[in-house]
Amino acid sequence: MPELEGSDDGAALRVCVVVARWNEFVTRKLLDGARAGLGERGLRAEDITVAWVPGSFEVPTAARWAAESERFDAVIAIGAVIKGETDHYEHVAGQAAKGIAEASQATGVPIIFAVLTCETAEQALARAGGAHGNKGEEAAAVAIAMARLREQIA
Ligand code: INI
Repeated sequence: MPELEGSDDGAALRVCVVVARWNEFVTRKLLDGARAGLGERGLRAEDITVAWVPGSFEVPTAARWAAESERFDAVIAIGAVIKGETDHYEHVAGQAAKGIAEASQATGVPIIFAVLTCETAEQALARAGGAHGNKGEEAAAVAIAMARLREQIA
């Protein structure tokens, strides 16, 4: 029975990282983690494009532009929505998640969800290089695995 699974070989893959400027004290750490994770898996710096957007609400739109451009094998979507700071948390977080899933499914390009949705800044920092790892780095591994699996299935 054939079994397929993506590898962790990022050589010659091209990735766009879409990053929200809102809560940059968190998102820049996630971006650093994504860059490091991609580099460790063989991507060259010139094959990693970073696109900044104002907030997490805008991330799905830019991620979709990147996916539709046919310039990238995968997209990593980075944001940090912190509940303590907004009373429209559910809208921003919900639309980011929904929009990223829809853009990935509509284009067929893997768009990896690295938007933190946390109660506090401390919780977000714990997932951006703190006690709970770095979700940007994890997203890099997922992006490569999905891009490689897509090649195999295609
Ligand atoms: N955007 C975030 O990425 N994180 C947040 O915590 C946040 N809060 O707290 O409101 C936030 N809001 C901005 C939003 O993403 C849009 O940029 C804005 O609504 C304009 O569309």
